[in-house]
Amino acid sequence: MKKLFFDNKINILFLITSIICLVGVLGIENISFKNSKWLYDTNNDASLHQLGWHFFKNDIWRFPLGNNPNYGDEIGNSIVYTDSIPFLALFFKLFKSFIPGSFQYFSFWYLICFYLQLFFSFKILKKFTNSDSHSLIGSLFFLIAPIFVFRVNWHAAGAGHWILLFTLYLILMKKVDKTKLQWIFIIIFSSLVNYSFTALILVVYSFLRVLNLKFNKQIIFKFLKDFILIFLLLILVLYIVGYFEVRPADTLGVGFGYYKLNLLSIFDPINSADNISWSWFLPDIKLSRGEELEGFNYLGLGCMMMLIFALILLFNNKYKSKIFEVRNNREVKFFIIISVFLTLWALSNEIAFGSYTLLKIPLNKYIFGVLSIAKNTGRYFWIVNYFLLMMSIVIIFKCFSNKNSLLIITLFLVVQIADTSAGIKQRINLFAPLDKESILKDRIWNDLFKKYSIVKTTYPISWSKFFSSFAYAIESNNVEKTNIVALARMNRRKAAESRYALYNNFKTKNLSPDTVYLIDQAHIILLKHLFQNENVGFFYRDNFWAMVMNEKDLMNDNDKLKFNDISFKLLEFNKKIDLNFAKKNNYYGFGWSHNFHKYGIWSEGLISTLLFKTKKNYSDLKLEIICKPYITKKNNIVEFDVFVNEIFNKNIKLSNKNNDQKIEILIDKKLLKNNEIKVDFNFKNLVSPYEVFESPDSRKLGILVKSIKINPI
Ligand SMILES: [Ca+2]
Repeated sequence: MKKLFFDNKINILFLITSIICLVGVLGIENISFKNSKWLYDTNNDASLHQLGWHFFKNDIWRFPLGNNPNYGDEIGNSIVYTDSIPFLALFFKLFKSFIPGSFQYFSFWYLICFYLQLFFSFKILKKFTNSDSHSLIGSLFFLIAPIFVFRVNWHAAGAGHWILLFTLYLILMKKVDKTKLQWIFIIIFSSLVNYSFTALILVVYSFLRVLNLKFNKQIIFKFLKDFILIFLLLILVLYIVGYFEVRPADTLGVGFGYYKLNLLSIFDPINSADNISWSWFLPDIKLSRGEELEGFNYLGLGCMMMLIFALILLFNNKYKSKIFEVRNNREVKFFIIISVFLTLWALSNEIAFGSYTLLKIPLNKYIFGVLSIAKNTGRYFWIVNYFLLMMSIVIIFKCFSNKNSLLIITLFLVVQIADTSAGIKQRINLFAPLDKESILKDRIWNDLFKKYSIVKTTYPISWSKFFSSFAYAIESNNVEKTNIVALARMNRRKAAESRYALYNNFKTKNLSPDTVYLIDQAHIILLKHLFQNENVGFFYRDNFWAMVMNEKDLMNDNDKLKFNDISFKLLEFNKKIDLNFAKKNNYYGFGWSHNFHKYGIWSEGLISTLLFKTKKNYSDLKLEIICKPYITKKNNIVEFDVFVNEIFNKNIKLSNKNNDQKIEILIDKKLLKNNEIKVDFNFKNLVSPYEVFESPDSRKLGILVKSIKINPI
């Protein structure tokens, strides 16, 4: 009874500490469930977690349960890929009729994270030391661990490090054959937070089971049975929460070995992404971009010193008998083996020491593909990082008297706080209220978003450039459907198809009457050309163009002025113009796409349009286009018809994929009106790199246009 009481006292202490941390990080005004504005800070991913949840909550229940089609519209999606902590999303959606419109649960999630971070580290330390004071002081190391605090605000699901500590608790505290249910629980549960935890836990558990395997037929049979059960259960849960709403290939982006650990990561206090130092004392170490981001594993000066101190004790014969128990602990030994594996995995196939590559193992393209699904390998060192910290404290406890060891550990804690406060102080009041400068100012947005239930961009991709400016307005006006989204992963094929369908609708002048279209800058000239004589309102507000059917009367003088100013861009005679997708206000309309930051623009989809005007209309013209066709094993030619100002010009077949080719298009002067030229390419047999297993890229590519030039003839 007394023990229970005492434990409760500790739990209350932890709860108070967690609330203080929460207030410190969020600011007291942001804790309320009703306040979601702080999540729309443009510097982090919180806005996509929140907006994804907002659409999910407002939607009906679907199957799979995690399905979230209104966020993304035709792109389709689920609550998993906005990283909205699926278990909380599913739970709170049950109460949707009771909760307010702008409900958020992320402050609650962070409270859970702070509390359980303390709770589980305390539990493990208590088992080893049986001392409340040591465990209490020890758990503070975990609460302020840079690898944990660094994730708070940056990536909500990634702050769930207590899942790793719970796993560590199962590993170190319990016999693996007695904890099957707990393991199954945490494997399944972790997938409702973030799949990178699941992959890690599954690997750790498999290892433990193999290490504990005694080779007799019955046990091996049981082993297989357990894993088949876990596998089936996991697949079922993944399906229900919506993991399979994107194709496996869509999870591939940056490949395996990019977001990895560097041998120096534990000493590197600065992640170049936010440039905040986690140390007052140690200098930055320049690592590759991926290593800086996901490999971030800075220990802190206090922990580093404590680790070195513990290692000295470990290899000193004088203390051998005192730490005999720890050294011979079967669970500890097993986890050391697993740690070695996890460290190697985290380092990936390219082991680097600072900027030097020590070892590079070449990988087969398919193995590379499979490994890339769990590409954030730097994260797999977190649990090892915690293990080192845990063991350092335990070894010091064992080697000295109660009082002395507590003093030593506290001393290291002071050093740790002194050092890492450099970064921790940046976390205080981190979520500033939404920056006034970044909010849309014009009233028209609220008016339009209230009146029309759908808001779309004319260039649907993930991380639409409208997202950060419009996300809050989309939530606060309760927009029903949007394709202005940011997603961790998306179905690239569906996104490509939604673009083609949209452009086809525009071409046939088929606008949805219930939709506000936010216009990508590259599309405004062509859209004006198509709709200037229709009853379509074009609005230029807050530096964004929008169009809405039947709202021409709503255009103000400035809108009209700006709209009249839009014209085809001048293409000078005899001047070769290189095309680049990053350059806006260029010579293209719909149906073009990037070439991965490289030279040239790819035609994408069945119709691609170039548009420009010439200075003076005095003769027939010749347009020269330098391009390269997309030839694969599935198509040996790229064929298309060329139309100039809607009149058929010629049919072209390209087959040489190795060299740039020149297309010449002769333009009769009779075709020109106001010196404007619109060239449409209608493609016949397009293939995407995905269809021929070249890459997950699902864009239907035709030709890569590198430059254009026009001459009078
Ligand atoms: Ca660095």
